[in-house]
Amino acid sequence: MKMGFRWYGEGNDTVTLDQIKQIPGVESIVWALHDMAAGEEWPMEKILKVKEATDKYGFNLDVVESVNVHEDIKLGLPTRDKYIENYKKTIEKLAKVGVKVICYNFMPVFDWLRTDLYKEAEDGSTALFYEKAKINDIDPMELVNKIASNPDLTMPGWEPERLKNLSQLFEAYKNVTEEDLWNNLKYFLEQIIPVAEINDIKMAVHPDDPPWSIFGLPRIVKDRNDLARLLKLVDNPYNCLTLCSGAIGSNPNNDVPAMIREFGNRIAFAHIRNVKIYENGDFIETSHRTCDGSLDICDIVKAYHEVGFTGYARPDHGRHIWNEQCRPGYGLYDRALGIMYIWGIWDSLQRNK
Ligand code: DNO
Repeated sequence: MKMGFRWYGEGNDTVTLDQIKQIPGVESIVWALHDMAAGEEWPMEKILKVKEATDKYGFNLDVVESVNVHEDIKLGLPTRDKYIENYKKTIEKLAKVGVKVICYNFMPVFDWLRTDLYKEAEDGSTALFYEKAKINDIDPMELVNKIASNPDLTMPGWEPERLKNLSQLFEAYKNVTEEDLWNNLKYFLEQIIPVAEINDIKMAVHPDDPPWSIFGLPRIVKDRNDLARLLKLVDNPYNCLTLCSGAIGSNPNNDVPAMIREFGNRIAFAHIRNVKIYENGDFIETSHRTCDGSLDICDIVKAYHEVGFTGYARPDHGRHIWNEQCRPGYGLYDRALGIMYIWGIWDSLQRNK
């Protein structure tokens, strides 16, 4: 298992590369050009700038999270072909700096979704929280306006250019069924995977977060059967998964360790984090420790160990602790603690092999 840490780039992250360098065992900076709109071809000069910054610290750039998929591709519009061409060119450029994995998602309109970014816990820490009833009741425009009007509520993964046209987007998806979305994903993968293969880059889809439909939009990467279907759509070792334990695991019917044991050789990237799920379907992100949440992180890491996982992992999100002011979910302290918990389990498994 190779450990990475997500970093949003120079001037765009409260965490510095100096700090990341001091977290034991981090080899990869998980990165992206966050100022590029979905569908645009990434310029080589910008890619090289990130390489220059991270080279100084000896980090590799093996994992990109994410190259976002343009909405027209998900909608299956005729304009998709030009965006797919741009995606291919971006893959070719990323191969030049040694990228091995591209994480992406196929969620319509929204990336991940929470209702509260700073839900306070008893110990005074805050964390990302999802309140089911709130999502059922709120109009999506209201939620977006709330987020847009409060800069503190910026949702990582939400690109402003997509949200600007929210009502048109909802209109466009009105008649798009899950089967349509599957067909559009197949069309995308059939063109992208051969290019990824030639360039030795694995395409690793991130599951829907949360793993159920929101605001009536179709969602297709929600459970074990979806993962199995996705891998078969284009049955090629470069068509892979980002298995995000916290995303797919927030549905208690999803057995994350079983998924790792079943799909291990097609998991290119592991997002490891815990969530506490309540009976009413709400969930909150907790520390990584197994007893703090509903997921068995010990068994999750054990499953990766059993399948001989040699891919990349990151601690995914953390809580906000010790008064850290940071991008929601992406502070230094709790993610660093998470890494040490993961290493603790991993190292003891290695010793007892
Ligand atoms: C949230 C992230 C997601 C993820 C995308 C992948 O913290 O895990 O935003 O990067 O879904 O495209």
